[in-house]
Amino acid sequence: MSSQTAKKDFWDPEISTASRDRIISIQIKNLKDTVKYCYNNNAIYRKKIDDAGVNPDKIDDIADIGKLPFTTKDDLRDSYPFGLFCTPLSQVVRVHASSGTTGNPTVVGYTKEDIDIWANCIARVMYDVGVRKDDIVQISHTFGLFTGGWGFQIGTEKLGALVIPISGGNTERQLKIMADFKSTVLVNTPSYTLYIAEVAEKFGIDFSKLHLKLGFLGAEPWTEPMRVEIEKRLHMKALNSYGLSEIIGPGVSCECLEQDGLHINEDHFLAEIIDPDTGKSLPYGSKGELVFTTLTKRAFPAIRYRTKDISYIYTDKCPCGKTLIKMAKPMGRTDDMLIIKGVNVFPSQIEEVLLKIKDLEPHYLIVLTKENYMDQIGVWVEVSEDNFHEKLMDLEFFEKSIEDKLFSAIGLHIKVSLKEPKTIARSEGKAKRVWDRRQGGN
Ligand code: DLL
Repeated sequence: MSSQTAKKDFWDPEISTASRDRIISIQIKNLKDTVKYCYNNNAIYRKKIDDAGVNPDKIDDIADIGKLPFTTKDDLRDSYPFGLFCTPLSQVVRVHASSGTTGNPTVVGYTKEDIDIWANCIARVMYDVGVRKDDIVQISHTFGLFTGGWGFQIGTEKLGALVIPISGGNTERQLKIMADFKSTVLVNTPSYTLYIAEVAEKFGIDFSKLHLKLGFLGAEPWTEPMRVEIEKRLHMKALNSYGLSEIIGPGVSCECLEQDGLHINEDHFLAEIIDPDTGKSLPYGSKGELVFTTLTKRAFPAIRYRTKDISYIYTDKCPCGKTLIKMAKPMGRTDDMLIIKGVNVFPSQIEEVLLKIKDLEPHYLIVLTKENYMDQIGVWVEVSEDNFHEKLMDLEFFEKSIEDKLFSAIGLHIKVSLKEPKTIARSEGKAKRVWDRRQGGN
């Protein structure tokens, strides 16, 4: 793996170094196809397009995208599980899912061809920064309904490098495998990467003697100081990888070795920036909400999917030689979604579980902290007055039973601390449900 090679050698050179005109002509053609395809193959999309008064045969220009209706997480939730799929299930070979705002998760599907597109998107971002067949890629994202593990698995296989699908957790084992198998590439969340570094230091493991060169880190927000720390401690270059299940998973965009903006795989995903309040398109360069339209997917194509991620699109050329445009790393969200250990959590999901439990008051506070570089989530909740003394006798048991309910609903361990009635501060205006104490934590 060498940065010199990476600068000259691209996986899909005719796309990665294409002129703007060529990219736009690919996008227009595929946008037209996608809109017609959605209209003809899905009743929900057809109704949305009709309601917006758009004739699917009259999409002639990229600017016409502004006429099309948005798709949101709520649309997926309301059509749970497969209502937005555009192929019969017999053609769908894989599903993934992530959490919805409340209740149902959002389910996404892939045909064989979609899987191949996904693998190619990931192979492209990896190859273009120098990953080659002789690399050994340790994937520490979880494998399951989350897209992180599987996306990188198929992408790395497509590239032809060796994959270690170790999944998340069991940090000592991560380190043993990393050392024994001589992993050269780490695919992970940034927070778990820092935790791995910390455990390594405890065991006296020196990363300069291991073989890691490159990390593809994403699935959650992270900062430049975190990058500096990761690169220093793990002796590797850390690149930001971004994606979301509704669009394809990881592989939507990724940094090059310049580490300044994430190149979007624009032949498959058309990016827009909109004003989150008015929904109006903003010019590239302005900060706003990222919206993506998939241009080639078949099982679940997304038209103008509102990511709720705040970013902007670069307008200048990248010195790496790739001409695919870049997005800034997401700098926040327009909603209250939290990402804890790679799991997307909405406060409303926690509330929904708590409010169904007898003997709890509807007064709670979600508390975010940092431990070992990993975000931790807990919830304080008041026990009702009538049963407080009775519940006090068996506090631990009650807390544990609530934690189990939260785990089965959300898939995340949320530490519950029961509080006496009327001890959680009341708000006079909009309730403050989240107390973020992560700043300043290690
Ligand atoms: O997190 C896909 C992914 C897996 C991306 C592995 C990168 C690596 P979801 O679970 O659907 O998909 O969550 C998507 O996570 O809308 C962002 O808010 C956030 N996110 C993902 N990558 C980044 C990143 C995967 N690099 C949501 N920086 C997105 C900041 C990120 N936020």
